[in-house]
Amino acid sequence: MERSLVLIKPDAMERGLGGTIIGRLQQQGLKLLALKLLHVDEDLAKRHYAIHRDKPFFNDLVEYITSMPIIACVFEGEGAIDLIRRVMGATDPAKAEAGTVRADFGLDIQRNATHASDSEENARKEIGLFFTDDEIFDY
Ligand code: 3AN
Repeated sequence: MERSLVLIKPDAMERGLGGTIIGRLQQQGLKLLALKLLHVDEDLAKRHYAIHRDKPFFNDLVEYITSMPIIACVFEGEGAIDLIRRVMGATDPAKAEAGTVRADFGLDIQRNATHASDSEENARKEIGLFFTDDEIFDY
């Protein structure tokens, strides 16, 4: 069983797409273990995107993710990390396969509707940044 952190990012929040995107993941049989609406502060944003700190788009990314409240969730399932990334599609919506979340809803490479963990190690770290153990339901 794997777990993954999924974020519904500002562009998707603005268009009321949270429920639709979460629904697509639930329809894949993934189990929702944790869910919260939160306004990410600069410190959390910088920690979450630490691997991108040297990239030219880092400051924009931090400003964007802190621009309004977002939804964070933890999903669990067999092969959840790959499965969720397949449901989301390529980072750049213009390159995402038809029928994926980013092909359907992403606007551009930054405003690409969602974040999903890309490895088990990063999932553990990211889940720990957004949730305490007692906010994650094991059922
Ligand atoms: P993913 O979210 O598909 O794992 P990453 O980890 O490569 O993609 O990138 C994290 C986030 O950084 C992306 N979701 C996107 O918002 C932003 N990003 C990635 N590459 C670029 C880029 N070239 N220009 C602007 N933003 C980018």
